Amino acid sequence: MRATAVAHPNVALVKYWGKQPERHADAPRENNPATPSLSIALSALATRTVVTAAERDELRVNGQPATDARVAGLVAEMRRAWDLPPIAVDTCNDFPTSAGLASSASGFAALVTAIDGAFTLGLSVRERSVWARRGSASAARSIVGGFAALDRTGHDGEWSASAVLAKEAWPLEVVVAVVSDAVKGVPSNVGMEQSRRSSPFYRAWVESTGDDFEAARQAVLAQDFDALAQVAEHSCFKMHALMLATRPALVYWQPATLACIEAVRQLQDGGAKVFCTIDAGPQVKAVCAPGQGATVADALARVPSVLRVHESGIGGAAHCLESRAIRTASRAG
Ligand code: 2P0
Repeated sequence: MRATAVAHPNVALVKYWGKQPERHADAPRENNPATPSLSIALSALATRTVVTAAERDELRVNGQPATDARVAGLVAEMRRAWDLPPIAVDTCNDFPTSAGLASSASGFAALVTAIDGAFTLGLSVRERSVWARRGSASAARSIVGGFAALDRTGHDGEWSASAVLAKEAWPLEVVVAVVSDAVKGVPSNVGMEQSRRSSPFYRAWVESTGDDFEAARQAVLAQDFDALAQVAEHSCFKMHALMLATRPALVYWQPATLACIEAVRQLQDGGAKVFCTIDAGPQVKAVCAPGQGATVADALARVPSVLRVHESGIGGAAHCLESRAIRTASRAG
């Protein structure tokens, strides 16, 4: 039994920062967000994960043996649902890991997709997004790819991801300005819990994000770049205000982050259709109208302290490249 899956990281245009309280301490971890979010996947960056049946559970990340409690926890949860053998997971990112480039999103999306393929679990996209969400909520959006929403849908009220618009419908371009390859100081799951507990802005964040989500969804459906730019920059800066007002303060930016924001402002003043967004790290992502990526990439590459820029299109859904399933895993219990 073996499958190889590929998933792309995604950039949220309406951000997720904060979780619902878990229902019971001994129940499976649901990892439900406190607010809906909306994202675009990045075609230029990818995680590739191979899952094989093995003697015992093993994990390799970028060629090195690793342990990861969240990966182990998700695999254990999947074993409560299916009769899975021990597995070897070999995962590689073609971009910096844990540096604000959403490696956990593409990582958990690729993991769930590879397990589904290796053991022919027959999961739907929605079901895979629910499993990926339990590992890392933003991973639910990488299952879907394109323009994806993560919200509470369906008769069961489950938080899952769904397509808002196919990537082909609106070929936006994204320039990622990398200003640091360092692993970030405070992981997202730790930082967002600190914000929930201590930021005086947390309630306003939760109360207002639903409206931002709906405005962004409508802007994507209408392919209205200016409307999307307004709400996406607002969501980004509101999230960073929430982070800065957390105790202790979560400062993910570096001087070069601000320099990139300023460069995007100058491009906007010159009439370019571009807006910026920043996640839990120092990198700046500039989202551009079709055909504008090269100009924006040139401008950001000239900003002092920018290490390099990646030019990307919108990425597709997580998928299996190949799978060889000898037997179908049966439902556990
Ligand atoms: C997002 N981020 O919406 C936001 C913006 C970072 C800033 O989703 O705890 O790694 O694994 O569910 O998904 C990063 O958080 O957090 C994230 P967990 P995740 O993209």
